[in-house]
Amino acid sequence: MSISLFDLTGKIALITGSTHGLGMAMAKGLGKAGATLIINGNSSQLKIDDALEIYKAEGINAYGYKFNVTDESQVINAIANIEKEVGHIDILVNNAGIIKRVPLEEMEVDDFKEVINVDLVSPFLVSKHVVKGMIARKEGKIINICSMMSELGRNTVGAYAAAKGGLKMLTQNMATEWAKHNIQTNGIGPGYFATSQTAPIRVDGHPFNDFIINRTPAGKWGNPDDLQGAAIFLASKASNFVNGQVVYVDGGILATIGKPSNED
Ligand code: GCO
Repeated sequence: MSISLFDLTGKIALITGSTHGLGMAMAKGLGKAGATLIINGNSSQLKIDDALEIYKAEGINAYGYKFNVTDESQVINAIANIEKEVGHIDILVNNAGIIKRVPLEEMEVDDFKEVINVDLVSPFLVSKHVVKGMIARKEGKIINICSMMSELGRNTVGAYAAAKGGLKMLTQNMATEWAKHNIQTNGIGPGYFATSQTAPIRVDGHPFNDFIINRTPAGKWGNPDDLQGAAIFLASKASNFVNGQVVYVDGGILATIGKPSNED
């Protein structure tokens, strides 16, 4: 029987920031495709334990590791423990991220630096230490979670856009440097999804909520599970000759200039 191009059986996937939200949704997709999951968070062991219960309730084999993706010593220790206790990491999804919505002229420099550190420096930091094993084994998949802000600006998210724009180019450079080792590095660019991160701008009647519904050709906020297909594709051998690409899962936002709010 031929193994599906999208089968992840026998693979181990580390997804940073996967105790909730888009990270959990993508992780579930990889788990349902057969991968063993390494779940990560930094807020509390309780959150990780609660998340593990959710994964296990769906029949997904998952382990939890609490570490701060901005702390290089914690990253190094965590990767060593994962590789000793579970096995080598075949798939890395750099998903952990933060956002601070502040007009640039009002933003504190430290807040700007924190967003850059979590959203751009950490994917570099974690990838740098995971890729060593991938290079040794001549095989690996790295998926960086980008954003609409990898392509477009928006009021009050300047630090986030700078980070996510940089992450798109970092993805292209990782692909450039590591493809020769049979490591495929790509990105996923989510559009606007219904998560805790967007909850503040999604409440009924919030002008941004109406704006996104109108700006998205599909006419709705994305469901986090809509990201699972792109994650499985970029984590599987189906994408073995795909490198440096960002797959936008955005309901068509980047395809259009938009339309007047009174037009269907
Ligand atoms: C915002 C949103 C976006 C989305 C996502 C879009 O404030 O504009 O939070 O940043 O979360 O990144 O791709």
